[in-house]
Amino acid sequence: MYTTELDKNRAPDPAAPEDPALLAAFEARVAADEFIEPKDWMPQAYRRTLTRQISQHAHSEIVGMLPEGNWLTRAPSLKRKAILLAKIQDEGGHGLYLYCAAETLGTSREEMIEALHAGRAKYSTIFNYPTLNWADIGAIGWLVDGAAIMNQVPLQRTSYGPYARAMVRICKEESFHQRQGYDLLLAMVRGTPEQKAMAQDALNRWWWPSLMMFGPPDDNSPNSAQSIRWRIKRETNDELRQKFVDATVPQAQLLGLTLPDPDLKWNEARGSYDYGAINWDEFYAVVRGEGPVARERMRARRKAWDDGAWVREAAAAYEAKQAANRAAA
Ligand code: BYC
Repeated sequence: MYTTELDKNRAPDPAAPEDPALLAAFEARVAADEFIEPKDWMPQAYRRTLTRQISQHAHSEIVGMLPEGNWLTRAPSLKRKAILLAKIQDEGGHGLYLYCAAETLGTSREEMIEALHAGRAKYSTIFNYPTLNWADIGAIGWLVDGAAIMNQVPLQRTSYGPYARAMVRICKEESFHQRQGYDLLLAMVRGTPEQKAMAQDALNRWWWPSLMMFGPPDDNSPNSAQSIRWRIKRETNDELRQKFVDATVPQAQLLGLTLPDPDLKWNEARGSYDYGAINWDEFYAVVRGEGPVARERMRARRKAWDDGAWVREAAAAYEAKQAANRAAA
């Protein structure tokens, strides 16, 4: 039913030992910055970690539509509504490219979605926070999409071809998302004192969760070392987090807003901003599914899946009919 070829027989037995010659050839190709393609030989652990990361990424895009979707009917003007609608549709598209990329590794989209709905698969912690006022839509675009771009630009050169190619288009669209968020906040800080206060309130609530999007600190990131070695990740969680802080501080200054971190200060020696301690207990609690609106998000996803059953059934019936016609011809 889906567009991507899925050949379950291609995936070798996960328990089988890797052939050292094949492994050495694979490592050499990765070290030479060649793309690995779906039909190429790859170690089981590479296939597993990529399926994990790409499917989590896809789930994040799809769940990420929910906090913004809440505001579609309350957008303050036709222009803002059209922009928000376009952004949410882009995110649906990103989810679909990414599910397709993950399917090329031998796991079906249905299996990935089932894992999400059963609570076995992760998605970004950021989407377990509520959108309380209109300025939150600006803060999501500016900070959440801004963090996503920082993380995803290096993924355009990730070693797995289908993931890298999906990221090229996704990054272009994320840039528009980030710009629209910043533009929205710029309009609000130039508005009434109440509007500026709403923007500050949104920044206060979204800043720390945005820093958590980059994942645990490097010394507590179990997947990083291998993913960097296999050039799946090109930069570490802390390196990307630092780049994001450095890029965002001047943008906040231009908005006339204050980042909610009393320890934030320029470090001349490092040529970077120092920032305060991140609440990792909160991060891990949200990863465990204890985020403020985690249950609501999963309820909404399961309902969308159940409500869409008739579309899947109709598409499958149509496909079966076409196949029967082809066989009869
Ligand atoms: N949230 O060893 P680590 C978007 C998990 S959506 C939840 O550092 P890794 C957008 C991690 O999975 C953009 N879980 O892992 C959409 C691992 O657990 P498992 C989403 C997290 O993979 C709509 C464990 O913690 N972007 O842009 O090396 C509207 C240890 O972590 C998080 C992506 O998905 C988290 N924040 O590095 C607006 C980017 N962080 O899997 C915007 C692609 C960590 O071992 N993903 N964990 O059970 C990545 O780049 C990497 O997977 C991460 C984590 C940097 C996120």
